[in-house]
Amino acid sequence: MGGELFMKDNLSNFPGVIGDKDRDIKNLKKAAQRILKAISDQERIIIYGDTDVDGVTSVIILEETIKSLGGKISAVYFPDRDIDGYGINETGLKILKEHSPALLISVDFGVTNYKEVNSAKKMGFKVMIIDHHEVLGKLPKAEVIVDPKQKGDKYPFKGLSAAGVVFKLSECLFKDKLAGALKNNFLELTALSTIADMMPRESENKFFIEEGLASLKNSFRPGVKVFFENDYFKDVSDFSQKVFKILSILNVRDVKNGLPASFRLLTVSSVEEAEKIVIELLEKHKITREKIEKTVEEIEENSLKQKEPIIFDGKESFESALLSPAASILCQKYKKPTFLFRKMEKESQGTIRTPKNVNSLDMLRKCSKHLLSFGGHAQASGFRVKNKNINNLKKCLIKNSK
Ligand SMILES: [Mn+2]
Repeated sequence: MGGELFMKDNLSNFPGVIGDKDRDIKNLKKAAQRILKAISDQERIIIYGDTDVDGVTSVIILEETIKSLGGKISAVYFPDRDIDGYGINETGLKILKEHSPALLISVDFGVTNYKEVNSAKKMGFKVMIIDHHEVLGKLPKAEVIVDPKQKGDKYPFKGLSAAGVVFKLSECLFKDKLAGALKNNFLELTALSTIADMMPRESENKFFIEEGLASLKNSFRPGVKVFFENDYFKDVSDFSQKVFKILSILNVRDVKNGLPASFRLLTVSSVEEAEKIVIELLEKHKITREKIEKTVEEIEENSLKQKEPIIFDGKESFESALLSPAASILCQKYKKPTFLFRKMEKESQGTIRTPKNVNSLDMLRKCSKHLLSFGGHAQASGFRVKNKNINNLKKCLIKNSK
């Protein structure tokens, strides 16, 4: 099946596709118009995205779309989770300030960055947010916000990845003329993001995954080609198994010049360079897996003694990049809401995984007076807390756990 099928024949099978005006994603057209204006005015554009596979693929689709329409991308920025924390943040904004005035577009986060959006505006940025995370009541004061989960969004399918939303924005920007190899390639990236972010395999996502994976085998990206052909996967005959492995390797933290390895690999133009990155990534992946196992064991030793209804642990020595995978493993194994955080000087930032019947955002909302910020999805989210409030937070979470 080629990507073309989506645009023409299958169009009517999907909810809210372009043309179905009442059920479009809220503000999607407005965002496209704003970006087209930025392109025609030669306004500087900054893309500010998350460092995971969904964030990275969102950035790539948006960047390549804007560039092929003649726009000027003056910076692509990924926050360093260990230093800056998650989301739009003051450290990143300070670095980007020299590009102001510019249109700053955040992808795969932003919808809970109330303060930071105000700071960005004060620096002279126009802010656009493209997100798919839960909206926590109010919205930041950005110029345009696209998030299928915001109030008044009539788009019937709420399970798109951020890259899925960006893909639809790209279609809008190309005025429905996104086609051929570029479209197939964007579908590849969207498929990877949908699987990586564990979005439901329904509705449009099913389609993204089917089309994207089919095209992935013949990707024009050297990084993808080299990766799939690597000896490391020669014994993995099942294609989706291979994709899973590749995704876990793409999530390994390896930042160079501010760019995550996944971004460098997916955008590299030479086979030789791609090979170098893949070798590095595979080595790093091995080390990371060992570190995750160690972290899990360390937490098990601490938490299992305590017999509490939640797993709650944080240290200065924890590495942020290991905490999400460690939390996933622990949550699955013990079926308990799992809160892991890295303690920094005055505050801590953490990651949460909860079993299917527990909504992490509900728990955090009930304890929000102890928190600096929080956000994410029902089963996977993040938070920031002042160190002096950690004990109160823990007590509150235990009280509010089923
Ligand atoms: Mn995401």
